[in-house]
Amino acid sequence: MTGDARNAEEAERERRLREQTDDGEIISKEEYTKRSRRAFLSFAGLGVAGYLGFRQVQNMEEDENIPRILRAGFDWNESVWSTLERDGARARTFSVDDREEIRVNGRHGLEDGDGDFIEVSESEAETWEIEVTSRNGSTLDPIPLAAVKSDFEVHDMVWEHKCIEGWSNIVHWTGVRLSDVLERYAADELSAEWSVLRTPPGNDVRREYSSAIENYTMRHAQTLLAWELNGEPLTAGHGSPIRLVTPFKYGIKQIKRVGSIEFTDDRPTDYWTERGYDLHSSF
Ligand SMILES: Nc1nc2c(c(=O)[nH]1)N[C@H]1C(S)=C(S)[C@@H](COP(=O)(O)O)O[C@H]1N2
Ligand SMILES: [Mo]
Repeated sequence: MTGDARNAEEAERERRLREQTDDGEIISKEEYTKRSRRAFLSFAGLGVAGYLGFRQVQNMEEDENIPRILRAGFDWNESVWSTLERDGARARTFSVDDREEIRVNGRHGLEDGDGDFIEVSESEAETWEIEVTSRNGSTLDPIPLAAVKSDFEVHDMVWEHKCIEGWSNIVHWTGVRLSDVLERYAADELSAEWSVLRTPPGNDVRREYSSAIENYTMRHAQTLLAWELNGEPLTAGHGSPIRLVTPFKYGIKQIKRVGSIEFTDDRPTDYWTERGYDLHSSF
C-alpha cells in the first residue's frame, strides 16, 4: 500500500469513528459538569476512606470490613442515581485522539491458582459462548462470540473510565450493543429488572467475578460487549475475549471476560455488592 492510500484509509477510519462517537454527545455540558461534580464528591468521600485503608480493603479479597464512610457514600450515591436513570441520557464521549493508556486493574476471575492470567487462545475465542439463564431458571441457547462479532452493528465509543480508587482514563472501546445481542438471543428477558454477568467458572470459586446491572444499563445504547480496547484486541488482563463496558458506572461493574449472563427480577448481589459496595455503583 502506498503512503497516500494508507493515510486515506486512516483518515476514513478517523472520520467514521468521529461520526459514531459524536452520537453520544446528547447530554448538555451543564449536565455533564453536574454529574462530574457529583462523581467528584463521591471520590472525595472515597479519598477520606483511603486514609482509613480503602486500598488495603480493595486488595484483600476476604476482608468485608469496609469503612462505614464508604457505605454511607454509596447509599447516598444510589439514591441520587435512582432519579437519574430514568432520563435516557447518553454519557459524554470524546474523540479517539483523546484516548489514553489504561492499566490492568482487577484480576478476579482471570487468573489461575498461581496468580497468572489465564490466556484465551484464538481457537478458544472462536468457540467462546456466553451461557444464558432466563428469569425462570431455564437455560437458553448460548450466545456465540463469533456471532457477536459478525452479526451486529459495531460501535466505537470513547469515554472516561472511572475507577472507585480515584483514577480515570479516557478509553476507546470497540464492540456491539448488549441490547442488540439480547434482542436476538434473549428477547423475552429484556424486561428483566436485573442481569448478572459472570466470569466463566474456574477451579477456585472464590476467584469468580460477577457484575449485576439494572434494566436501564442493560438496555442503554452505550452499554457494549467489547472486544477491542484502544484499537487493539483485549489482552487477558483487560478481559479477553469479551467484556462489558458502560459509561455511567464505575470500573467495578465493567466485568472482564464474560462467561455467562443470568436474568432476574429480584434484587441480586454480585462480587463487590457482597463486599459492601452499592449495587448500582453509578455516578
Ligand atoms: N473479571 C474482572 N473484571 C473486572 C475486575 C476484576 O477484578 N475482574 N475489576 C474491575 C475494575 S475495579 C476496574 S477499574 C476495571 C479495570 O479494567 P482494566 O483492567 O481493563 O483497566 O475492570 C473491572 N472488571
Ligand atoms: Mo476499579
